[in-house]
Amino acid sequence: MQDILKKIYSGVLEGDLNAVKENVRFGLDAGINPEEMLNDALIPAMARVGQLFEAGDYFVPEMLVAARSMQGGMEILKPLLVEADIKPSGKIVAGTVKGDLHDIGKNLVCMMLEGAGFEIIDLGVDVSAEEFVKSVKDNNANIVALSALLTTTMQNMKATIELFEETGLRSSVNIIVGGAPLTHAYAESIHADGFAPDASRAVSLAKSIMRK
Ligand code: B1M
Repeated sequence: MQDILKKIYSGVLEGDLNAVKENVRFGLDAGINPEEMLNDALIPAMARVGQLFEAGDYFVPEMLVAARSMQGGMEILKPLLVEADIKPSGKIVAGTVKGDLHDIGKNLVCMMLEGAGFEIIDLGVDVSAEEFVKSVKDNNANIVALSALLTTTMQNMKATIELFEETGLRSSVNIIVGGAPLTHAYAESIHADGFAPDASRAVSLAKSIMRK
C-alpha cells in the first residue's frame, strides 16, 4: 500500500498523469481509502512541487503538469469522496477571486463541501466581485467561499466583501475565505465571517455557520 502511495506521489512530482491515474485505480482496488490517497500522496506531492518551485528547481511548466496530474487523480477520487453524506446542508457560491487562476485547492474545498451535503455553485477561477454578488442574488446562497493563492490577489477578497456591503447584501450572506497565503488575522481585517486553512476545516466552518 505504501508503495502505491509513493508511486502516486512521484507521479505528481514527475507530472505523469497516466501513472497517477493508474496508481490511484490500483490503490482503490487494493482497498486504500480515497482520503488517504488524497492526504498522504496527492496533497503532499503538490506541497513538494511548491518547495521545488520556490527553490528554483521547478518552473511554471513543471508546476502545470504536476497540477494536471494531481487533478487527474482527484477526478477519480471525487465521486468516492462526495458520496459520504447526502443531506443538503445549505447553498454555497464558491470561486477563486479575480486575477487568480489557481483552482486545485478551491476544487478540493468544493468537493469536500459537496461531500458534506452542501449544494455548490462553483464559479471557477478569476471571478470578479460582481459575479460573486450576482450569483448570490440569483441563487439565494447562504455562504460565499472565496479562495486566493497569490498575495497579489488576496486584496480582491477585500474588494469582493466591500461590494457585498455596497449592494446591501452583506448581512444576508456569510463570507468565508481560504488559500495558502491567508491567515486568521487577514480574514478578520477584511471582515470575513470565517477562515479555513484547509478543505476539511472549511467543512466544519460551513457547518458551524449553518447551525447558527
Ligand atoms: Co502558482 N504560485 N503561480 N501555479 N502555484 C503558488 C501559489 C506559489 C506560492 C509558488 C511559489 O512561489 N512558491 C506562488 C505565489 C507567491 C505569492 O503570491 N507570494 C505562485 C506563483 C508566483 C504563480 C505565478 C505568478 C507564476 C508565474 O506565472 N510566474 C502564476 C500565477 C497565475 C495566476 O493565478 N494569475 C502561477 C501559476 C500556477 C499554475 C497555473 C502553473 C499552477 C496552478 C494550476 C491550477 O490551480 N489549476 C500553479 C501551482 C500548481 C502552484 C503551487 C505549486 C501549488 C498550488 C496548489 O495547487 N496546492 C503553489 C505553491 C504552493 O502552494 N506550495 C503555487 C495544492 C492545494 C491542495 O493547496 O491551493 O493551498 P491550496 O489549497 C488548500 C488550502 O489553501 C485551503 O484548502 C485547500 C485544500 O486543503 N483553501 C481554502 C484553498 N482555498 C480555500 C478556500 C476556502 C477555504 C480553504 O474557502 C473558505
